[in-house]
Amino acid sequence: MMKIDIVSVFPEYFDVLNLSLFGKAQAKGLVEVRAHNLRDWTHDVHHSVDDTPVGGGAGMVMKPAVWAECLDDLLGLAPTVVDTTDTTDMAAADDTADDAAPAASGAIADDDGTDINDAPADSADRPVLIFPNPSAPLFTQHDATELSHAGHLLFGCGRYEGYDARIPQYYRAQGVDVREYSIGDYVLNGGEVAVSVMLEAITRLLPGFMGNADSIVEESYTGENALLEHRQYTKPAEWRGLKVPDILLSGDHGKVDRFRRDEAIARTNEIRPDLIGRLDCKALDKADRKT
Ligand code: 6GU
Repeated sequence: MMKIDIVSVFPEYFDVLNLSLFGKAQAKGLVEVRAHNLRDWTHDVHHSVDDTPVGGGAGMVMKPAVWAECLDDLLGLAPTVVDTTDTTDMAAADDTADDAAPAASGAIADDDGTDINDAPADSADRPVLIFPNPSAPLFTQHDATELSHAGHLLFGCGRYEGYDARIPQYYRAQGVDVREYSIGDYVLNGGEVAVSVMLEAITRLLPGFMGNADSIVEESYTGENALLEHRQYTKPAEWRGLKVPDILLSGDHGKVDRFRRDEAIARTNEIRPDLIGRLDCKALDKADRKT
């Protein structure tokens, strides 16, 4: 059972999670989702969650104190004061979190280089705290796969102008596995849509979530060989003058596989050359190199 908590000033947004595949997954006991209203952790009459940016500028920034009361509650942590000589430099603060990690009882495994989303290496079912942020590293299928192994995800939806940088910094210093992700190069009004996107990408990978597990294996962006998928056709073989490629009708599985893989490589090269650049050469075979 994956436990999912979402904090937002619009928790009703997540009512849709009771519908469709996600609703079924909840009924089956695969996931348990709870959406919380951040304003429940305010004490003032206006239930205010943001304030003007220090240093000036447009918009509002979410205050650290309200978030901390909420997150301390949901994570079962007591408030503390971070002991650090340098609270201004992000990289330095990250190092502190990695070295000290007092509450670290393990995190889900990660395998690549060093970035702000690198977790401590040891693995256990402690919560992963995730903040959508348009100025963070891109959320990819790799992240979805990794997070699908977590036992508890806690999402904190901020507004688009952002949240006080000390919120993720503080929880990293407490040894919490904190991630910040963008879902693409465009700006949304708040984190709610981004959280829905990440949640869907993560939970559909849970065993038993999808009817057909094969439909996950052969998709774009999965596996070591992240290519865009080949095009798909169904019957009839000719429709309004347009034909299905002959090879697909040949019944020769070897030729069909080769045709589809050639097309996947060609389409990826044309539409997403950045993905070709990131391919693992060892995952290519001799026949691929010719195309
Ligand atoms: Cl994660 N949040 C917001 N507000 N906008 C985004 C985003 C996230 N990713 C892309 N745009």
